[in-house]
Amino acid sequence: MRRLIYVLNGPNLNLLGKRQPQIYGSETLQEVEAKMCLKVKDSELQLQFYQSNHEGVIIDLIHQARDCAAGIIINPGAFSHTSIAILDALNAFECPVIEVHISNIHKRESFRHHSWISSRAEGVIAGLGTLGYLMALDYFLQTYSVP
Ligand code: CA2
Repeated sequence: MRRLIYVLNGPNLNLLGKRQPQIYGSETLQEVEAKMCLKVKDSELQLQFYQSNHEGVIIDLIHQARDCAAGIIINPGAFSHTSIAILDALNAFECPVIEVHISNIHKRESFRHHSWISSRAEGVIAGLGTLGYLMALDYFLQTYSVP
């Protein structure tokens, strides 16, 4: 049985590749999804990929993941800096969580320096562009590799 990894993307990430390429690069979220799916094609992992602009929808997806997922890769977008509700939902999820940021939030405005999600994450990847999503997948490929 392949293990399911949820990939959750927060607000405005549907605009990836369409605006502000100097900060977020030129790849679209669909292209990121395609690369991730290709990477897990012959592996023990299977992906469910989501994007929502709504905090409650992201929380519902995390609750849903409790029943079926072996891990979460999350880019909470701006909710990283505001949402204790997403942190609470992740705290009720029992498998590993990796937080990804495309930009280096520590090099940007001070309001982006703190993420409520990071205290729950096994690891945080920031500033490596969309490569960060693939690196997060490497974590799960290694964690769940069959010897
Ligand atoms: O660097 C990241 O991945 C962020 O999570 C992206 C969020 C931002 O609020 C966080 O501080 C850091 C913003 C996502 C908005 O994405 C856009 C992409 C293209 C054009 C406009 C917005």
